[in-house]
Amino acid sequence: MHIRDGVIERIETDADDEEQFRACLRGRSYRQRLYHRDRLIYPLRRTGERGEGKFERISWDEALGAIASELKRVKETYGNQSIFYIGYSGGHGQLHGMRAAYRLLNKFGGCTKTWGGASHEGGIFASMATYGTLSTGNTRDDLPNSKLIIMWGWNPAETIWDTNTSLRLAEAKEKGTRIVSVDPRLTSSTATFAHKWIPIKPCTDTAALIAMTYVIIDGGLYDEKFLDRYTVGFDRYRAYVMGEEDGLPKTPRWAEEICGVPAGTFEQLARDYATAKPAALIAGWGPGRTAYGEQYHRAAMVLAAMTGNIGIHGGNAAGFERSYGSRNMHGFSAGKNPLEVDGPVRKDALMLRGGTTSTAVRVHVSRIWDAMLKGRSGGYPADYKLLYVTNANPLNQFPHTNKGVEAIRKMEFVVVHEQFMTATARYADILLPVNTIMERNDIAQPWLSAPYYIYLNKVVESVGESKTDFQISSELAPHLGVDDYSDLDEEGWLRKSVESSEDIEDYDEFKKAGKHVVKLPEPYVSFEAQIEDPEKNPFSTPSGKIEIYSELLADMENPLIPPVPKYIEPEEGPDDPLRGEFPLQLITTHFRRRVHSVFENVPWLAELEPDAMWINPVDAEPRGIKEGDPVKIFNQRGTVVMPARVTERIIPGVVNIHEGAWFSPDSEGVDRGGCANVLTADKHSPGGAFISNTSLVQVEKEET
Ligand SMILES: Nc1nc2c(c(=O)[nH]1)N[C@H]1C(S)=C(S)[C@@H](COP(=O)(O)OP(=O)(O)OC[C@H]3O[C@@H](n4cnc5c(=O)[nH]c(N)nc54)[C@H](O)[C@@H]3O)O[C@H]1N2
Ligand SMILES: Nc1nc2c(c(=O)[nH]1)N[C@H]1C(S)=C(S)[C@@H](COP(=O)(O)OP(=O)(O)OC[C@H]3O[C@@H](n4cnc5c(=O)[nH]c(N)nc54)[C@H](O)[C@@H]3O)O[C@H]1N2
Ligand SMILES: [Mo]
Repeated sequence: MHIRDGVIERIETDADDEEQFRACLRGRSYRQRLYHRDRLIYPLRRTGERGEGKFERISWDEALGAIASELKRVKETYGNQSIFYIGYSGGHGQLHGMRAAYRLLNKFGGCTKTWGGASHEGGIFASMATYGTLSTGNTRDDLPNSKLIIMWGWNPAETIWDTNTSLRLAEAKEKGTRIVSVDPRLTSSTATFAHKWIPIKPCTDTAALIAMTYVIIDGGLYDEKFLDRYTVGFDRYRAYVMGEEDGLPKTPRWAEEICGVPAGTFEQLARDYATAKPAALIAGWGPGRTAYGEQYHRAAMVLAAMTGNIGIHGGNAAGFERSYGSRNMHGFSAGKNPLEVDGPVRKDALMLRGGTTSTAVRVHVSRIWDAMLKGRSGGYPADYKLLYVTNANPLNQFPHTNKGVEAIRKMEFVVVHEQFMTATARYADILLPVNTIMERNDIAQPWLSAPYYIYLNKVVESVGESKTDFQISSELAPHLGVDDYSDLDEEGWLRKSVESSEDIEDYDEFKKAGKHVVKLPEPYVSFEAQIEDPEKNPFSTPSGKIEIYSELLADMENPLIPPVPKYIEPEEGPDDPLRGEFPLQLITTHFRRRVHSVFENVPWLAELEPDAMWINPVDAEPRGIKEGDPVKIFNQRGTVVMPARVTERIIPGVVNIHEGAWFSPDSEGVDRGGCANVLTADKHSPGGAFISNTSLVQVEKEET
């Protein structure tokens, strides 16, 4: 940060001699977000109708007083369960983030929360069922050790993952690693790194992976010793794959019909994967965000096991991808929600059951609007009256936005802590201004716990009257009669985090350096111990082995959660009769110039790439759609109008909208902002996956 008179003038990126952590586009343009003229700078109270966007300035005292009195009223009248708290991904630091307000509400007697991670719940479910853990990944510096990397629905050049994933892919490619990408879109990652692009229809990946399994079994290419020693249930799976169970062999020809990929392509890929040891199948999260997302993840993990690519350098367990995870920091916590009598949802077997039985105070993240509209009469555990949102933009980011508008209007009271007037913030009764990462101290760990830490030094004073969520909650606590919210201040909590870490010795040195890199003697590989000595180090599954067949899943007796991975035809998938009306499959991917809805209003980033719906010329031409034309994208849930990008970089029959564009309905209720969730279904997979890549739409040229 180049600062003059307390103002950031310019942002440069890391230029250390050591390995550099180069800032992404969003980091480099943060100045334009921080000083944006639309920043919320003082507390606001609604004056018009909800959603109309009319507010008046009030003092912090008035704002906190109003919130406290409503929280107390709702608690006394309806009980704590009626307070619905949504905290999400805005801010992932050790201290500043969604835990601050959650901690306060827990100390106030508890609240309802969401379950089901939007990112990766299907993969979490599958990883727990198969390996009994989420720590299944290798550090990225292991990628160059692979002979073959399959990027399956993975676009790290744009979604970054950890800072140097692209560098590692480049190193692998230079070293001669073959890279194949399986994705409905030709992404920047594919264009840059892959030798081959295999376009596939969304929601059909499980069939593809099962057909590859068929080829490997049929050709006797599997690692029999590995299967015998480390896994259970291969025979049961083989019976399904070869068709002994249901009379339908899952051949590449079978998959060709479903996936839109020539049978020979799967045959080749399967042979290559089985023989190119070590090979890394990276099962990205996008394909998991589909109707039966957990089946895709299970099928990928089993394939990794069949080829013995687990626990070795250059391999990959195709699981959740957390690496080096055991040394996470522990500092500030939300504490226990007193209403959560069954314990947290996400614990071992209990978590596995999350897909069918969530605890009394959790609503799946895809069902929140339905729950708020129907409450007990719809079979939900409570009637919801007060919505408290921090670090999130649920109206924009959770499915079925139009239903969300209805639901949020029905609430008795809505509080939002925000930096900007987001879609959700517009519906607040009290809106509190929050500062940004540049205006406070915090510690961040990279995604999926790669081996480094970043100290986020405060560089400028808070804009206007904005505060951290932690400050707000600390100040709100006495109004609620909570006198034990926190005995530490910001610095105290951050020191405590560092003390809890096995990696960092000296807090002050870390703060001064701004980063701490853990020097590992060699790339970290998950399950090395289990593979070296399985008797001493069993897998943390019930059988102690990799579970190709899972008793835990069998016990659920749900045909939609089979004990071995299976392809199940999805609603709104490629064979749904609804295709008559809505013939195109919609995927909603993450965009390089935003983090979800964040950064949408940054001018530099807007110049980078216009927001547009991707459509193949095969689908565009008969509709008379040309590059840049405004198009209407619609289904039974809503209508979006945005420009078209006509490109062969997307498979025919599929359109893509980048998630996160700002919901901006016109007077007819048509969204002119390009918000993907106007179109997505508010359902989840049986295992709990967010299914934002499974919906059908129609597209027409918008008549102007
Ligand atoms: N720039 C940027 N980076 C981000 C984020 C962001 O918003 N912007 N968000 C962060 C967060 S919170 C998350 S959870 C991650 C998400 O990271 P990912 O889940 O990896 O990101 P996506 O873009 O949703 O999906 C990855 C790829 O999967 C493909 N895909 C979608 N559906 C299917 C399918 O059915 N089959 C196959 N084979 N491929 C499919 C997409 O075309 C895309 O190229 O990204 C993180 N990184
Ligand atoms: N259709 C579709 N929908 C998706 C996805 C998809 O792939 N397709 N991806 C899903 C995924 S993986 C995720 S993780 C979710 C993300 O869902 P959200 O977390 O709801 O999305 P964001 O847009 O990141 O919203 C975070 C908000 O927090 C605010 N914020 C930032 N810092 C702070 C802070 O310190 N305090 C407070 N109070 N607020 C702050 C930002 O201004 C922003 O408005 O979206 C999901 N939605
Ligand atoms: Mo996410």
